[in-house]
Amino acid sequence: MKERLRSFALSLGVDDVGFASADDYQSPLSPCIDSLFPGVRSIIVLASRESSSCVSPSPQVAMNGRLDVMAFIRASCYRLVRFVESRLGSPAMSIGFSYPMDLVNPQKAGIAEVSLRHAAVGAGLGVFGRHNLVIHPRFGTRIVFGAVLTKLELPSDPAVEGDYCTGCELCVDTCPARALDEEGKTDRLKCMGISQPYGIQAHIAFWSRYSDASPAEKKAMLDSPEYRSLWQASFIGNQYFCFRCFTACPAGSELREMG
Ligand code: B12
Repeated sequence: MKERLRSFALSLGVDDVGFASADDYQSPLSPCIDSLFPGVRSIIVLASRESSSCVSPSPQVAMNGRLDVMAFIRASCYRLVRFVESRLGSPAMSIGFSYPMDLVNPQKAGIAEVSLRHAAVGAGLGVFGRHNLVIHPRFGTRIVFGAVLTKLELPSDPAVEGDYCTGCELCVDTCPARALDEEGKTDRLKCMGISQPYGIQAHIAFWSRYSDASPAEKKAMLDSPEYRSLWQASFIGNQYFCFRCFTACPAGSELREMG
């Protein structure tokens, strides 16, 4: 069964696929997956390399590369769900790349329904590095994940052994927000200020200032580069303006071969 699923998933063009039984998915903060899908038994994790777009000095090109891989992972997860449901006759659910996220409950800020990094580790796709991202043994850090929850009994793939983090601390030193200074923790607000400068915090700040502004100031605010960027980020869905910890990491044999 696993091999049939693996070969279908790889035929979609993803770079790697791993399986974690529900018991081997351990995320300290995310909810128990049974509360999302009663009777869930396994997680199939898809891994896909982000293209070289993410190292472009143009934020537009870098974000477009992210949109590409997000759309690809999303479509791949949906195709896998369809395969599990129609060919294997078992219910399945896909997990979002980043969003939608619970933005209502303040205790859940920045915590996904399913932590894809912990799922990837449980599925034998990599290990955490100093940057708190998962390093794939071959593809390194520059890899993103998607996942499908199933009721199929699928034993976990073997865990990745060894430490693929080289300990170089390039991720820590290159972070313009100093969000990785404390080992084992990403300072979410510091990171978001740089990586998503037109996210919800920026919206709140903009509209708070707007509500206190005079009519002439309001007109100027709506004609500003800040508002244009906020508008674009909202209609695109999300915008990432920093990929430094993601791209500075030298780990991963195939990444090194690509130069
Ligand atoms: C919310 C979120 C963010 C938030 C908050 C990050 C955070 N603290 O978790 C912000 C906006 C800051 C963010 C930033 C980034 N993100 Co983000 N993010 C997510 C999201 C949607 C949810 C993460 C979550 O639930 N966190 C809460 C829980 C998991 O955190 P936690 O249990 O406290 O674990 C933290 C620490 O305890 C530590 N940790 C936990 N266990 C262990 C074990 C060891 C040994 C170590 C060393 C550390 C460690 O790592 C966590 C980081 O703080 C996921 C997608 C998803 N559904 O999982 C993507 C995701 C984690 N992000 C991703 C990426 C790529 C990024 C960025 C590079 C931005 C970008 N340009 O793409 C940066 C990297 C920041 C960094 N170095 O940590 C990828 C990671 C891929 C990978 N190779 O690991 C994911 C998986 C998206 C995806 N679909 O692939 N992200």
